[in-house]
This record gives sequence, C-alpha cells and structure tokens, in this order.
Amino acid sequence: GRERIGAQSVVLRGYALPAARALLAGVDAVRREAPFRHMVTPGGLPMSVALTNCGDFGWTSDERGYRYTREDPRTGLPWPAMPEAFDTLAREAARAADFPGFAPDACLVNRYQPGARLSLHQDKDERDYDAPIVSVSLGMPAVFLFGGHERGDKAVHVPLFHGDVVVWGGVDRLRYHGVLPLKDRPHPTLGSVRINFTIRKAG
Ligand code: MD3
Ligand code: FE
Repeated sequence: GRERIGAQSVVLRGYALPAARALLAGVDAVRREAPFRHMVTPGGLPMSVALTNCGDFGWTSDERGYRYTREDPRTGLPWPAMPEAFDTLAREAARAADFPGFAPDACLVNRYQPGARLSLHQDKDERDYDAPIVSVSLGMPAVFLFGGHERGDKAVHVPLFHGDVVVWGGVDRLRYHGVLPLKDRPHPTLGSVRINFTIRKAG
C-alpha cells in the first residue's frame, strides 16, 4: 500500500520485503568494513543512535559540526561501496513516488537499540535539495515524527514497520522530523534492533 504523508512524501508499506535478505546482507557487508559507532554531536554528547555509511559520501558528526566526507574518519579509508541492492531499491522506490532519475551517491545507516531516539532535525547537509531521500526500515517498529518547516510545528506520528520504505522530497524535503525512543518489541528474526538506512544524493 501507498500512504501519502505530505504533498511530496509517501510511505510504501512493505515495499522492501521482497529484497529484505539482500538488503540485510548489504548491511552486514557495510558494517564489517565500517562498524556502527556512536558519533558525538557538536554539543559534545554521543548520539543514542549508532551509525555507519556507504557510497561515495558518508555523513559524520563531531565537535566541529556535521558534514559529508568521502572517507571514514575512523580509518581514513573510503566508505564501503553502496550495495547493489540498496541502489536498485532506492531508484525503483523513487520512481514509484514520482521522482524519476534519482541518482544516489550516499547512504546513512542508522542502528537503534531500545531507548534510542532521534530528536527533531532537518536534513540539510546535502548539496542538492531537489533530490529526494529514500528511507528503508528493517527490524523493530518505530514511531516517526513528521513535522513542518519550523521546529515548533505540530508533528504527525507515523508508525514504521519492518520492510516499509519512505520517499520524501520536493516541498517536504526540509521538513523537521525525528524518531521517538524505541520500545523493546523484538523482531522475530533480527531481535531487539531497528535498522534504518537513508539513500541520498549528497555530493
Ligand atoms: C524527513 N532517519 O537519518 S528516515 C536521518 O528512521 C533520519 O532513522 C530517521 O532522519 C530514521 O536523518 C528517519 C524517514 C523519513 C521519512 C519522512 C521524512 C525522513 C523524513 C519526511 C520529511 C523529512
Ligand atoms: Fe533525518
């Protein structure tokens, strides 16, 4: 099913289910080369969400700020290649959501354990706001907060389940969003973890 949550945002329920095995194999390949880590925010606190990246560019945070880099700051090596399954799914989902011609070059992989959360923020470290972002959720369910263009705007709560894909862009691209603290509702095969990866055009 397709649920419109904004003028140019859709939730594609279960869209990633047929590819789930290949996508999880991709996550494993990426994490072997670039392990999940808790990055520090400019405020100096470690994030409750652990992250890694793949593709030509990866998102990083430290005391100096947020930015995309070509190398993993941990090793100085390029981020792992984008798994084929990520790239294919992202292009197909973007097309299905009326963003044809999406050419991603970056993927931020988030790992949530029980209690982890993402406070309201905008994704604005990418160069080109015309490109959409495609998000894939695997494992435990989460409540996604979909706000407006001001931090104080009322946020809609959108539950996201294993296999759901969200595509957002256009007028919704800079809306505030976040994730409520994760409840421990173990997934039958993945256990007490949620993986969300967002495929982007960063460079
Ligand atoms: C943004 N991740 O990595 S993605 C992030 O579930 C991030 O890990 C969240 O925000 C996560 O930067 C959410 C899904 C999403 C869906 C709809 C949106 C993000 C959105 C609509 C507008 C803006
Ligand atoms: Fe975000």
